[in-house]
Amino acid sequence: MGHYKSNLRDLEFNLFEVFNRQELLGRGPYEDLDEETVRSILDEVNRLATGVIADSFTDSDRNPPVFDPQSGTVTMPESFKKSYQAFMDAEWYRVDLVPEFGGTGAPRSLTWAIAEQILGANPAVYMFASGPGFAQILWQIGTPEQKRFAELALERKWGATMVLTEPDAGSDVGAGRTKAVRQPDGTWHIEGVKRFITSAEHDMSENIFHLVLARPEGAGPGTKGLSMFLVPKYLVDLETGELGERNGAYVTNVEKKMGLKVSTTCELTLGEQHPCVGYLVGDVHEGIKQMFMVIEYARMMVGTKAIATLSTGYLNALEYAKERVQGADLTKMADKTSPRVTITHHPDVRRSLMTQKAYAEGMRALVLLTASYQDAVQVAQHEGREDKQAEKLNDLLLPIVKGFGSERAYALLGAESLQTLGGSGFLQEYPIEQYIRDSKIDTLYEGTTAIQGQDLFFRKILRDNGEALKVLAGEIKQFAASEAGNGRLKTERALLAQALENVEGIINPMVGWALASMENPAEIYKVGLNTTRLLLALGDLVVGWLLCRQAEIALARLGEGGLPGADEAFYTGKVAAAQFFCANVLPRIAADRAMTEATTLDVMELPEEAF
Ligand code: ST9
Ligand code: FAD
Repeated sequence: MGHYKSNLRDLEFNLFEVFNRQELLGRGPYEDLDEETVRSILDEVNRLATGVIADSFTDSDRNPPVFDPQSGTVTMPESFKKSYQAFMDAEWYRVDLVPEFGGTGAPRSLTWAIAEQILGANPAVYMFASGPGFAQILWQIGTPEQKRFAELALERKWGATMVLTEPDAGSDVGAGRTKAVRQPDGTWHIEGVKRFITSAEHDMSENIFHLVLARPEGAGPGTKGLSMFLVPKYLVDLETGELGERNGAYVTNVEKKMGLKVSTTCELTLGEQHPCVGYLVGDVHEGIKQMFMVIEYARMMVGTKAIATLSTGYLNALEYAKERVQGADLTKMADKTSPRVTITHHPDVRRSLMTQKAYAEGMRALVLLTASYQDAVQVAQHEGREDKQAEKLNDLLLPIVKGFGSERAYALLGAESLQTLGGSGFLQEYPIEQYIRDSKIDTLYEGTTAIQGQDLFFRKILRDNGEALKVLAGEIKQFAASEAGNGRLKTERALLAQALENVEGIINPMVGWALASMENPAEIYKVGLNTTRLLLALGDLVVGWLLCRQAEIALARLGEGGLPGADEAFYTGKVAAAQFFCANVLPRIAADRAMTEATTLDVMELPEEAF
């Protein structure tokens, strides 16, 4: 058995029982899909993910890519190449693409369900395979020549990268100094050093194209002064599709990392050896706005990666716990001759397993809820209209998927999943230590957790006048006040209502301080002291609500009776997860609220030497 344990049953439960995606199929943009086809796609991807995709996960960690500084090239591990090739050959990346660009026209909820399985099995495969997705963005916003380039990139399966970060410009992308100099022929020469660029060099495709943020000479400061340039590794004859000269973008270092080692993280030096030609994307200077099309997708991807990893971490821990015999049942602890039991009999192990299960399944629902808003946006586009509300709800949930998802997943993988295996968890014989190393990056790249918290509060709540939040809170309030669960979820609904009130109790003073800062600037520090807290609290609230919605459905199924054993166990577990989460996690938000209300400026006024 490979390392990856998928949860297809739960994916299908979300898609077809919770979010009723079958209602969208067979019409509109999804005319060619029906439920049976979607289920068989998921099944097929599951086979691929648990098989050939997962196969190289361990080997490519132990034998990572080799960088040759002389030639600036990278040799990928053979095992990984096989996994990557299998994914590209199966062409699953097409589910992400629109039909006009060679895609299959699938709902985003399906594409993220597919993504979860690949990201859980071997996340770097999915990341290296994002060339077609990048090409689609270029095709959507590019000039006619760039559209042609994008078509070639798709056809030839070229790799791609997003190039923002520099040594002195990480979170602060607007501090970037890479410059762009206009040439008489209308192209640009790009000069500078970019850092930490994922997939910027490898030997799995004949060409790689970079979407680079650079500052045209004379442009203003900050992110708004940046433009986006298409920088291919090899220049391309757009008529014949032939590769031409080597462009002046070279990888000058590949980082040695804590985890996710097979994903190459590169220093990219532009225009040092010879000119680096760039083409202004779309012939407009809207770099940061264009790049956020990629970033939004990538933030969803990173959150999904983290959550997928927690899920397989939990299922590995569960399998171990069911077999590991250690100690006596607590009720017989005084009897030294009592039979030894599997560790699933111990209350503390059960607490740990249920915490993992509730978060893994609740956060999977969070990803698919977000994806369901993306479906709504897609359906509206197909009908030639806009669904502003769905767009805003997607925007509101993205920092939660990414920031909250990655923080909770990483914390639980270490504190609970590995812990369940005792000392064995520390060994490389089991996959969890690698899961931990590989998932730490999820709280860092694509905007650190601090950035996600600020995005959530300043952009997605304050700037939106709380409109999307009001819709979300309204739905939670309505659920809490309903008869959901037929009496069986009464306690949980009360806990949910209380948690919602407490989250509002965190947000209200933050809004007050933000307004007060117009008079007294230091008040904004009080907001900044609480943005991460809010991100995590709101995430817990949404997960609690989604688990309760799942429990309501599960109770109805159980009430119908006559279920096969596996289904009965599945639905029973759903109810238990919701009850456990509401009782053991949601009440903590009251403490978060109290801490927020008590915020002072003490820590900001402290001299740096006192730290
Ligand atoms: C990285 C990559 O870390 C790691 C993994 C790579 C994996 C590769 C594979 C990825 C797959 C992707 C493939 C694509 C496939 C697609 C397929 C499709 C089917 N939302 O607040 P302001 C914009 S990469 C939207 O003033 P500052 C907006 O235009 C490195 N837009 O910011 C705004 O203007 P306006 C990742 C947003 O103070 C403008 O920015 N690095 C949003 O100037 C300015 O906004 C990071 O993520 C948003 N949420 O700059 C950097 N926010 O307001 C993190 C801003 O007029 N740092 N805009 O609308 C930040 O995010 C900072 O907050 C900052 C601040 C840079 C935005
Ligand atoms: P810094 O910005 O220096 O942050 C350091 C600490 O300060 C963090 O805790 C941060 O939260 C905090 N901080 C910084 N500013 C603020 C603030 N204003 N308010 C509150 N706290 C703040 N970049 C690309 O462009 N393309 C890629 O493909 C890519 N891939 C990557 C792959 C890997 C493996 C890694 C490690 C990085 C990658 N990155 C990539 C870069 C990544 O996006 C940045 O590392 C990230 O945005 C953080 O920037 P930084 O490392 O400079 O940290």
